[in-house]
Amino acid sequence: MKIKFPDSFLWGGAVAAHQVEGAWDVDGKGVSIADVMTAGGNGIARKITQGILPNEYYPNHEAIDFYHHYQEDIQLFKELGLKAFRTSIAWSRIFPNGDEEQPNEAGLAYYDQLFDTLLANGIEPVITLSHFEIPYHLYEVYGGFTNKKLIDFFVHYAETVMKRYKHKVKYWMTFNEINNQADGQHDLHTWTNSAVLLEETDNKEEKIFQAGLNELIASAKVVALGKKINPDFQIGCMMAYVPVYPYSCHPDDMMASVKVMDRRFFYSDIHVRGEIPAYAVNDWEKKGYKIQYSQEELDALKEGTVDYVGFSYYMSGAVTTLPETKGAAIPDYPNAKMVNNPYVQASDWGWQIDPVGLRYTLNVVYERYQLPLFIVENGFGAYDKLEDHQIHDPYRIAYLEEHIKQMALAISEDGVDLMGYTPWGIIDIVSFGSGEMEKRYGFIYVDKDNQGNGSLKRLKKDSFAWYQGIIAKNEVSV
Ligand code: BGP
Repeated sequence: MKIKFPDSFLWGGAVAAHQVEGAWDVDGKGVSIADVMTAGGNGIARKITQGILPNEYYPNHEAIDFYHHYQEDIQLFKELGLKAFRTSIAWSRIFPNGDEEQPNEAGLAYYDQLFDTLLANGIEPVITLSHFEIPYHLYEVYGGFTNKKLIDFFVHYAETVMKRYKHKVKYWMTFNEINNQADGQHDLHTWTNSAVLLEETDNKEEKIFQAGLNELIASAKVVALGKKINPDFQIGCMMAYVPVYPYSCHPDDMMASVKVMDRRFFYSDIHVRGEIPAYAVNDWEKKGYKIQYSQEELDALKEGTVDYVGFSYYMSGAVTTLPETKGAAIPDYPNAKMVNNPYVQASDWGWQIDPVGLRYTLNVVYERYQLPLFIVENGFGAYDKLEDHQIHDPYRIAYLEEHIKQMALAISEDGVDLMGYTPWGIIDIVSFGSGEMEKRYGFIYVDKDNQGNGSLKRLKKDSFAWYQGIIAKNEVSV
């Protein structure tokens, strides 16, 4: 059966400033928390340090130097036939410390040139305001989003760039994978979101929920402000949806799955419905958490609900309460453990490959919110091999093809309103989880290794022509 995508469907690709740009201290840019993270890899968690690490630890100081290569790269994106290109603005390029009144003109000018080049090549910019980064100064002096002052600093930054680019950028989203700090709850060292820096403190969960709520309030204020700047703006949230299935049909496994998903839906429920869910208020009261919020902030949440739900989808998970199974204990339900799903394969990094899970997620989220959905990350990280100046990546084509088929079924069979698809790592970039180059996602290879060696030469992989064909046909056979 052939399924056609809507003519308006936004076929694109996604990256993030700190994983692609480099030029980390160029043209007045301030230090970002992304610039002071240790590299991870081999299961080592990345951490924020108290200062700048020497370059050898740190390939993403220079990333793939998109800052100086973007014209060349956008020609490749145009050749692919992209309709949209998702990236983020590095907050510390615009406000180096984050608490200044006046912006850094050189930072604003860079993004003017980037957006002009995209638009001149028929590509819509899709812009994330904070993609896992805030100016390091806002962490060092204010403590990140645990401090409500960050709300005003973020609103000032967002207002500055939304006004500057109001005739160039139509699609915005506020915080990348805003829920990941909660997911990181079970392994606090893994995730450093723009909300909190996950240090060794005793009241971690209370801090994480306070920071998350402050981010949600900041996001809502920006949505309301953005609609005043340009009523045509489409401003979304951005969630990491990893559906967690009950491992068995034991009723406790089902309840554990609901509780784990509540930890994710907490964020998008507030982004979409504009109020703090009863299950969260109940949870905080039970735990004695003193989460601070005013009536003015509750009103702001109500006024600043999003236009679409953006999300990343890579994998699914499973949870069980059955005593005989082994897994990482989680706090969401008595005796709950995260376990592998025996019915799916996993990538070299253990990410469970589940294309049907994408169709399931599209159905669940669309039924929950009845808003347009936007898949702004989906991709297959792998060890690609350069052989005779070619990269054969059938595994990446297979992964993406199966996920695109499920998207098509969600649209045609299930009636989901899906506005676009920007697969992650349209070009090889630095892995967030490891800070290294070897976990490659791109349709375009970049000659750079974990130690930062290489010519930065760009090379089309086999998947480049494949994706080009998908976009040109705008349909798939399932
Ligand atoms: C998501 C982030 C992206 C990207 C992606 C892949 O959580 O939003 O920034 O990093 O994960 O993860 P990794 O780079 O660790 O393979």
